[in-house]
Amino acid sequence: MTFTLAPLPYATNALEPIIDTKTVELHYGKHHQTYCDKLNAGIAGTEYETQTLEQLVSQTNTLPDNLKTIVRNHGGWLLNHNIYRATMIAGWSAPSDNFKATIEKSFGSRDEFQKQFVTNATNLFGSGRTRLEKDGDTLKITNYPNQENPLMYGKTPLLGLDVREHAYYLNYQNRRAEYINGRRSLINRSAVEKSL
Ligand code: MN3
Repeated sequence: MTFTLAPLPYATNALEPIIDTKTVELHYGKHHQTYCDKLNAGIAGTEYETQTLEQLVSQTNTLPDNLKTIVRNHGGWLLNHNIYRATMIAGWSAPSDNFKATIEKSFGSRDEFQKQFVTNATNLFGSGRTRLEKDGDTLKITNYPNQENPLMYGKTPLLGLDVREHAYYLNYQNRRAEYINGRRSLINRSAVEKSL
């Protein structure tokens, strides 16, 4: 199997003004594509090349040493960016009643969920992702550094906010909090709910 990038689910300018066209073009066409190319090159000819990306990333910590770093870095980044794109939509998407109830059960209220998510994303030091993830029967918000993905730790990723500077710097420079708050209105809530 050769991994390929799924087509962008929106036009490159569809997320304006929250995420500018140039950022989408570079982030998807250059950064995201490079992770995909390097993963393909790294696992070519191994027994792992027939697996799905999720299967591969789930086994990261038990892979042979020569593949562990390749899959952790390029597989992790590739999957993280797939999730980032698939859970974003141009325009507001309303949560279903079921999804609202699930969030309220895990966090007390939707406001509390929002508060915790923004606090985590704002305080994440350096490069990484703030995630909504499923751990057993519970939903949690967790920060992951760099290329790490919940599948590497037996959890299910639902939503990941990329706070590496390449995701927002052209438009926001050092104003990460503005990007975080704007990005909220682009969450594809039905896509997130499907992963539950
Ligand atoms: Mn990125």
